[in-house]
Amino acid sequence: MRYLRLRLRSSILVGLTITTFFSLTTLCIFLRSANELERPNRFVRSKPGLPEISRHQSLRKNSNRIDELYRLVRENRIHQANLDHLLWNLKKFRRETLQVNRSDTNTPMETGDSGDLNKQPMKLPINLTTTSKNFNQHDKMRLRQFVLHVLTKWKIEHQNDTSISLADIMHESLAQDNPERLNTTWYQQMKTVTNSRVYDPNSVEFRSLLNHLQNGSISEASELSQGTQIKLILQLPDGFQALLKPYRVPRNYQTLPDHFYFSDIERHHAEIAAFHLDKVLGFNRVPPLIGRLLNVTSDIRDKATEELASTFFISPANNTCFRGHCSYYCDTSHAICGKPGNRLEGSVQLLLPRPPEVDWQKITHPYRRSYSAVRKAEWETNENYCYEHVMIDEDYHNRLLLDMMDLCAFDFLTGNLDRHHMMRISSFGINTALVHLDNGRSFGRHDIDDLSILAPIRQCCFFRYSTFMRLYNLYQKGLSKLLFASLNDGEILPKILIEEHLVAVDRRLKILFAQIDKCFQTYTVKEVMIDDGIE
Ligand SMILES: *[C@@H]1O[C@H](CO)[C@@H](O)[C@H](O)[C@H]1NC(C)=O
Ligand SMILES: *[C@@H]1O[C@H](CO)[C@@H](O)[C@H](O)[C@H]1NC(C)=O
Ligand SMILES: *[C@@H]1O[C@H](CO)[C@@H](O)[C@H](O)[C@H]1NC(C)=O
Ligand SMILES: *[C@@H]1O[C@H](CO)[C@@H](O)[C@H](O)[C@H]1NC(C)=O
Ligand SMILES: *[C@@H]1O[C@H](CO)[C@@H](O)[C@H](O)[C@H]1NC(C)=O
Ligand SMILES: *[C@@H]1O[C@H](CO)[C@@H](O)[C@H](O)[C@H]1NC(C)=O
Ligand SMILES: CC(=O)N[C@H]1CO[C@H](CO)[C@@H](O)[C@@H]1O
Repeated sequence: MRYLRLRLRSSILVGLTITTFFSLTTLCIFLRSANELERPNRFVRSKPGLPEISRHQSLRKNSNRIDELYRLVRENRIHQANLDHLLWNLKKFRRETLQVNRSDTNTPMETGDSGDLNKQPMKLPINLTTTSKNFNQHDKMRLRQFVLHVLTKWKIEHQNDTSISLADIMHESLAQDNPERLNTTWYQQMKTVTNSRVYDPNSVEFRSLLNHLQNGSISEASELSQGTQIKLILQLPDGFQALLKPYRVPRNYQTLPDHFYFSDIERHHAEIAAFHLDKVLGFNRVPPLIGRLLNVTSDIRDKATEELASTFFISPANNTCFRGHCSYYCDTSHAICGKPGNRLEGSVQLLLPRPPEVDWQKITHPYRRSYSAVRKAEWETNENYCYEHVMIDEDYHNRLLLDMMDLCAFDFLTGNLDRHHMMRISSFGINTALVHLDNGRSFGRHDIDDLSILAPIRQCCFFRYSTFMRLYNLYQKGLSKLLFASLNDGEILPKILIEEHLVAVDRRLKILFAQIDKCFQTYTVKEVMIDDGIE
């Protein structure tokens, strides 16, 4: 008996010791990782005396290069650029390079030159068409310094910006015209759509929205007129609107080798996968989206507008089908059909308010493809394209430049070649993130990593500090593992991404790091990695 008690006591003691040990270890690991990702005060000066890395710094043997990159980025983070130095450079740059070739002498530049730099947003008084060909290596380096300077300045100017939500934007007009809408769950949701992200993944509103999108009864289905392929607008309870992209091709569909990106069919599972990847990457810039099972007859045909209803028919296999109206794949041979019978799956995405309630800015992507079978876009043949068309363009002298690099990284991971425009909510002003809309043509090939998608990062060699830090963290934890886990959390549609695509995502992340590494070799870490204060 006594022996038994003793044994019991000692095993409890051993158990306690082990538990304590593990908790301590976990705590230590947690503290360490928290510390690594912690963002110290924004404008603490970087440690003095840290040497800028040399262009071709030799690698330490046997160390993982990606870990090395992480170390370099951390050590070379610029907390506060030396503005005096940059200002001097900038003035010289203007005098020697830009003014000589200025054709329009009446730009705001003339007045801005008299030391008024801190008030006016800086403008480059340059005629893009006439001077673009004259950039030499020296000018390029100075233009890079200039961009670094403007973004540092932008960070200082916007460091105190408070977050604005769509609810803030719409409150006044709603209070006047539809006061009852202020009491809806839709309005609560709009409070989580801010200038930096279109949803809050940790909010109750997000969970409830997904339930709405997946289970909410549909009161009307109409066609979205814009776009080349069929999409439906669904009216859901509480004034929610959603965009439905129906099932078209199975999960293992690979973009046909002879099809151009612009005739590639849109895939609902690609939309779902892209949403999850964007969420895992911590961007939260794809409007919430979820897979849904629909009854073609009761959910769509019975609720369809007259125009849409007129395209319904019963197929020889007795499935209910519809064609819709659009410029691609809207004929009887590409109809959307229940399979079997009435069962249809699709992706359902929150439709954010559009004009006149909320204004959007549609920006033609400077790295847009030619959308032609015979022509090439200029960026495909001109490696100076970023200097000549992007860095010199004052539209990019704000967060947009790095938002575009974020989007580029995202598109490379998903293999999306179809990014012809960038969209952002301009009602928020200039400090507004891109909204990562329209990912139906991503995840088209898992066997190809299309390096041309990386052209913006390759040619501009700029990257956002906070994005790099998140990517490194995900790399360590296993990006595909996290993506897989996310896809299995709340999705009712099975196996959205086949194994090959998950493997491809991890592979592409390494290629992205290699590209950033190349930029570090060409320039310096401090000239590539920018902390613009955006998380
Ligand atoms: C730039 O120069 C070209 C050719 O000289 C001219 O046609 C164009 O109007 C100029 N653009 C501006 C904005 O001055
Ligand atoms: C931001 O806030 C800090 C501290 O309150 C202040 O010193 C600084 O001038 C503000 N910056 C701007 C651009 O308003
Ligand atoms: C919103 O709800 C609150 C309490 O539920 C009510 O007092 C208020 O009148 C409602 N406002 C509108 C505009 O319906
Ligand atoms: C939709 O309804 C089903 C059944 O009630 C539930 O299990 C599921 O969680 C709901 N979807 C979401 C996203 O909440
Ligand atoms: C789909 O809707 C039709 C018409 O309301 C109904 O007859 C059918 O049973 C439904 N199918 C399923 C699987 O619920
Ligand atoms: C479709 O339904 C009709 C009438 O209900 C039936 O005669 C026909 O055999 C069905 N066709 C198939 C392929 O099941
Ligand atoms: C400083 C500079 O790049 N100046 C250029 C302006 O444009 C002329 C031709 O248009 C070039 O010859 C100059 O070198």
